[in-house]
Amino acid sequence: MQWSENVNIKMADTILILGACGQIGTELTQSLREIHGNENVIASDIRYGDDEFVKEGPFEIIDATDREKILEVIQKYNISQVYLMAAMLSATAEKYPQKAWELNMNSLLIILELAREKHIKTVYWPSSIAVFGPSSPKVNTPQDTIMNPKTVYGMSKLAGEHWCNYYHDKYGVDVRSLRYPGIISWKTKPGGGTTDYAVDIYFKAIEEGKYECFLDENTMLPMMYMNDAIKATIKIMEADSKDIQIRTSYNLGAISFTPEEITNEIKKHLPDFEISYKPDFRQDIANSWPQIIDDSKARQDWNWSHDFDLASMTEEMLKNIQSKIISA
Ligand code: AKB
Repeated sequence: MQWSENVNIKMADTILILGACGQIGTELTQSLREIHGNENVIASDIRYGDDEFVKEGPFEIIDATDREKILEVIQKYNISQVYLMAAMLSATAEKYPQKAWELNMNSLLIILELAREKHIKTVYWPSSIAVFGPSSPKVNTPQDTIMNPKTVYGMSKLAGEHWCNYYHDKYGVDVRSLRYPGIISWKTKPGGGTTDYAVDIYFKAIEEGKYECFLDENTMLPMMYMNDAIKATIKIMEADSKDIQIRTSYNLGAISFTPEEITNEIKKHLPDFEISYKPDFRQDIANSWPQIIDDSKARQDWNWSHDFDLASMTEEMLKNIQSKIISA
């Protein structure tokens, strides 16, 4: 090939997703493959997930705390972007605090170091509303406020945010992050979170017509439909670096509701649906979190907006779960 032919070739991003078989990782992988092409998005997880998904493009078994293996894969595929989606969520992390800290922190520090050493250009790392604590304002929780998280998961996310900011300020690492609320999806179920009830409730409504909720009826939490979460993630990664003013992590909001409100919405479609409440240890976690997030910085800096409210999300969830069950 002549040099002149070469100059017009724009180098495509080659992407590695760690934790690709998880709730967000699965759908993120699919969306990124649609944008960048299957062969340019390398899915990885500690074990194989769904067979179809694995066959759609390159897949590698990677433990997100294994620096050597990650570097080997980065070099094998000439990776430029890493999405680090592997993490232990709030409820499981309370059962295994040391393990949670090790996984959540070590995996991040490995990726930040690899970026500092210029093996990667851009890093995406998810934070969470769990960075806030009982002394944070509950309504319209600001971007910058008292944090004091009470959970190991929240502590790891808050510490991680500061590591991201440090690597950006000190070494110029291009790392971007969002504080996800509870994410609602039907393709892959979440595991080990406090907001998971808002996914389980839809499945149980269709499969059994009833649900026993582990939070009480008035517990309001910030939530988001998966399509919006994927949209936000891709949008922040595609934004101009100069527009990313916050290098800890952006507050990200969409909707907030209580178990009672989601039940009433489900009942509009399934009038016989029954709910009962049996709060467990996750109630304390939920009580320490915000109810409504102020995400105006994300809306200003890189034009974030959400599409789904409780009614449209409920319609989508019930429709998709029903067809998933029929085609299974
Ligand atoms: C959890 O419940 O732990 C997560 C989160 C809010 O980060 N869904």
